[in-house]
This record gives sequence, structure tokens and C-alpha cells, in this order.
Amino acid sequence: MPRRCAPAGPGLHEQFQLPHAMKTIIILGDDIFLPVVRYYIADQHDVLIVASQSATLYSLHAFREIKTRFCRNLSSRELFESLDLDETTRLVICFAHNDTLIRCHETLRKVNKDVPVVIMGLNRQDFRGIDAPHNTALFSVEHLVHQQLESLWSAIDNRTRLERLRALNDACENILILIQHDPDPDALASGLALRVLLGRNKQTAPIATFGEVTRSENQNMIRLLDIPVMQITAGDLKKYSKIAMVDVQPPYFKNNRVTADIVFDHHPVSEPYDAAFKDIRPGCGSTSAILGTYLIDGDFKITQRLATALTYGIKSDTLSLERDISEIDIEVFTTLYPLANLNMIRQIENAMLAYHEIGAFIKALKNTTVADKMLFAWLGPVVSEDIIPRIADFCLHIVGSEWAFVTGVHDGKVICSVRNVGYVRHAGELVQRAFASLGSAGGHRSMAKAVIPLKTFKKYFRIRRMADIEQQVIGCVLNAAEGQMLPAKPDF
Ligand SMILES: [Mn+2]
Repeated sequence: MPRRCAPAGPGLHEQFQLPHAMKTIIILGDDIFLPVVRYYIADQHDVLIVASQSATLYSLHAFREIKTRFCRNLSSRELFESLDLDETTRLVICFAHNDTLIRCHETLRKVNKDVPVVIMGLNRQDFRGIDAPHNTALFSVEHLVHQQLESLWSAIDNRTRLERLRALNDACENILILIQHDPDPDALASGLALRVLLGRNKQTAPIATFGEVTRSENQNMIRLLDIPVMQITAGDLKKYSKIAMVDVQPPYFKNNRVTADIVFDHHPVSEPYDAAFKDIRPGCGSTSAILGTYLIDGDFKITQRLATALTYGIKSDTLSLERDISEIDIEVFTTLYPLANLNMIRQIENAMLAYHEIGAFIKALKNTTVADKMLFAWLGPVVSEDIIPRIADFCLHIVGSEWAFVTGVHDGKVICSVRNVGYVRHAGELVQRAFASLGSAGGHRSMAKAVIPLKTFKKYFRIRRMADIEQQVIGCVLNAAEGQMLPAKPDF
């Protein structure tokens, strides 16, 4: 859906603005373009309008003092030869028919190949058969109107939904903004954006999770952008008049049986549920972008902090606009990017290493096995789960590795984090084939994960020592790479 263009910052605008001293010549072939042309010339200095109807020229004079010229044949060689065209001229040719546009443009190009020209038609069909070199651009009134109206309709849609949201919001004392168990940047930014949309503060609309934030980038984001996340239990829910969910939906909280009044998400709906307000857009790459459209269309004041959070939310959920993006992600990102604090985003992404984490890196690098461009690293027990995927990301930088399989043990579970370079086979499918019969296993094309209870793992492979885990992981992966499924054992 085409949407409003991002407003350029003042600095950017001035930087690219062309000098005003240039000459504009408009060949006005049909009166239907009169209103468009009148708006265009309103702020141009040196304008000449050529038309074949004297009444047309007369009406333009009434509008503004400008130079005009009458010419019976607007496609004639003589006309273009007399216009004194050069590379600094801006020429606009307007005709309502395909044949007249072609004729006029062809004659022009025979006389002058260098003058830049915009060809204006009513719709795209008017441009059939027009050969447009680098200095010719095509502009249709149809496109302008269509794009503009689409953008206005979607703004009205958003503002109408916003009114419904306000009605829900006004009627209650406090609203809990609930996010997933290990909140990611998209969820954190969406929580912050929803709070702004509701016109509330930390006290009357706290952001909460049943789990905790483990990734250090996400902890950095919370600290630097001041987005505290409250840890709650099911018993706390009754303290709130309403529950909103962002980047997640009620079926996710099956065990806690949580219902929601307000839901914003970009994940598909897995099971039906009721909520007074829902905006679910599975086509979007991030929930941050969905909430961003409300802020933009509702004319909310977007602070640097909010812009930074949303920009980072979109960036991290779409792998820097490389994965599953929609036009909405791009539009919101382009609008907010100039307002965001990019130094802060760099600071968030630059996760610092704690001493115990450096220890894990050293251990990993001492315990690597390489087989067929697959790099395996064994960490043993780890203090925080987060270090496993981080080391997996790092291992992909080692020369010769197209795959990284990093395994550690945390909280009674064997966790294997998988990364690949993206142009090899699907990571999620491989991991599923290797480990699905033992625990949860799967993921995306280039990142995946397996989580297997330690007891199950030891029992299945009949091993006693933790140190023997890695050999089994390597075996499972290599077998899976050859197409073998892990056999289910009859006594298991
Ligand atoms: Mn998300």
C-alpha cells in the first residue's frame, strides 16, 4: 500500500535543492492539465508556457504574470528549435493522448537530446511506446492521485482505529502492556509506542513479562532508552483493568490463560480468540512498524527516544530490512530514521562482554571441531543462555565455516544454537531433522535452535558424562545433513 513519503530533515532538503535560477518551459497540449500546471508554476521564477489555444494562455495570465507563447502545432520542429533549450532547461510536455505525446517527444529528441524532460500524461497507458532515456521521466496524474488517496485512506483507517482504542483506554484506570517471555527489541519498542498512543506513563501502563530479558543487546536497550520491564506472575494480572499485548497474542500464554483487550502483532493468528481491539498484520516485518503508522497518521509527537526504539525494533526484527519486510516497515523506518539517535543504536548493538562470557568464548574456541564446512563448538554449562547464540554468531566469522553449531547446557537443558551463511540449506529444517524427536527444534533459513532436556539427551544416547554430549550432537547433525532422521527408540 503506497503511503506518505518521509519528510526530509531541513539539512537534507537544502543540501539537495537545485538552484532556482533555471528556466522552466511547459508545452501545454491539453487544458485538462491546467490545474496541475498552475500549482507547479506557482513557485517557479522563469516560466514559459506554450499552448495551441489562446483561451488557455489567457486564463493563465489571469492567474499570474508569466511568459506565454501561442503555437498552432506543438509537435513541430520549428517550435523546439526556437525555444533555446539546453541542459539547464526544465521542460515539461503535457498531453492527454498517447499519440500526441509520442509525436511531441520524438520531434523534441530529434532537435535536442540533452534537455531534461518530464512527460506528463493522464494515466500510465499514455506512455505506451515512449522511449525514455536517462533524462526523460514519466509522470501520470493517475499515479499521483492514486498514491495520495491510498495514503489518505490508510491514514483515515488508522485514525478511526485509534478512536476505538481511545474509547477503550478512557474507560479504565490502568492497562498492563504484556510482551513475550524473553522480550526482544521489537516488543520493547512496541510497548513504548503503545504507551504513547494511549497517552499513559510507566505507572498507569507498565510493560511486563512473565519471563526475563536475557540478551545483552536487549538489556542495553532497556537501560539506554529507559524502558523498564516488570516481571510479573499470573496473580498480578488482576491488578489491571485492561491487558494489552504487543508482538504477541493470547494463545502464546496458554499456561497462564491470559486474555487480552488490545492486541497489536505481526505474527499470524495461531488459534482464534476474542479481544475488543485487534490489529494483526502478518505481512508486516515488525510490530514496531504497525504502531509507527498510528503515531505518524495520528500526528503524535515522536521523541528521539521513541524514534530510536522503533527504528531499532524494525531493524532487529527484519535483520536490517533484509528479512520479511513490507512497505509499511520501509515507510515507517524511513520516516523515523532521521529522528533516531544512531549512536545510541550502535551502542545498543555493541553488546559488552562480561568476564564470565569471555571465559565462554575462550572455552568455545578451544573446543571446536570442523567437519565439511561445519564448525562445532562445545561450551559445557553456561551461566546465561544468551551467550550460546552470541558465540554461534561469532563462529560464523571464522574462515572456512559456512555453519556454526554451538552447544551448551543451561537450566537442565542441552541448547544447540545454529547459524549458517544463508545460501546453504535451510537451518531450521536441518535442526528439525537432527533433533525434533528429542525436544524442540527448528527455526529460520539461517538461524535455528534445538532445546533438549538434559535427562532425555543422556538417556537416549546412554551417556553419563556431560563431556560426551558434543560427540552426539556432531553425529546427529552429520547424519541429518545426509538426510537421516534421528531414529525413535522403542524402549524410549
Ligand atoms: Mn516482532
